[in-house]
Amino acid sequence: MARLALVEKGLRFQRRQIDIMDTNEQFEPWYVALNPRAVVPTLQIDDEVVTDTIRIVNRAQTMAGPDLSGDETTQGWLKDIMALHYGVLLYRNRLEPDGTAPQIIARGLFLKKLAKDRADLAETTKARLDGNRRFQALLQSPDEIEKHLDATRSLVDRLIAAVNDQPFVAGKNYSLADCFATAALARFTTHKLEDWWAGTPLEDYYARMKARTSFVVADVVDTGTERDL
Ligand SMILES: N[C@@H](CCC(=O)N[C@@H](CS)C(=O)NCC(=O)O)C(=O)O
Repeated sequence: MARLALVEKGLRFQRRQIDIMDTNEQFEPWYVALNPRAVVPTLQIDDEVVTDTIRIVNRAQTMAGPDLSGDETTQGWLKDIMALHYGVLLYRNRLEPDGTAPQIIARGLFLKKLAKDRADLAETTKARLDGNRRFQALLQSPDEIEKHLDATRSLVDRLIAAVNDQPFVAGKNYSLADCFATAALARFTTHKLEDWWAGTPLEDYYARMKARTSFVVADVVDTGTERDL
C-alpha cells in the first residue's frame, strides 16, 4: 500500500526490505529506533520518520506530484481496508485439526525468548505476546474466523458498488483509496478469493489497476506464499 502510494506519487525512494518472517529484522535495535512498535512499514524523509501506513501515504500525498486525495470517502476507505484482519485470511487454511496454527505457536515461542533476551523491548514484546494469544484463540473459533471473512466480503461488496458507477474507488480520479484497494485485492487474490468479485465491475477495475505501471514498479504480488508478499 505504501509503496504504491509513493510510486503513484512519482517520488524517488530507496527501498529497504525488512525480513519480518525469517530473521525478524523488525526487532533489530536500529529498526526499533525508527519504528518503536517494531512493525513495517516505515518511511524516512531526511530526518523525519513516519510510521503507520495511513500516516505514510497521507504524508506522501502532501509532497509534489499528482493529487491522490480523492473525494470525501478516501480516508474512510483507508481506515476500513486497513482494519481487515489479513492474518485470518492467511492462516485459516493452515490450521491443525485442533485449530492451532504451527506458525503462530512458533511465533509465540520466539516472542517469549525475545522478551527474556531483550529487556529494551519489554513493552513491545508484551503487546505482541498478548496479540499472539488473542490470535491463537481467534483461530480456534470457527465463528470468529467466519466473522472476519464476512467483514472482508462486505468490504469487497462495497468496492464492487463503488466502482460500478465511477472509474476509481473514491471518485473520478485515482487516489490513495485505489492504492489500498489494489493491495488488498492482490492479497485476496493470493488467497484465491477472486470468485468473490468475478463477473462484477471490480474484475475490470482490478485488471485496470494491475495494468498500471505502478503495480510492477511497487512490486505488488498476487500469487505465491506469504514469503513472496
Ligand atoms: N497498522 C499498522 C500495521 C503494521 C503491522 O502490523 N505490520 C506487520 C506486517 S503487515 C508487521 O510488521 N509485523 C511484524 C511482526 O509481526 O513482528 C501500519 O499500517 O503500519
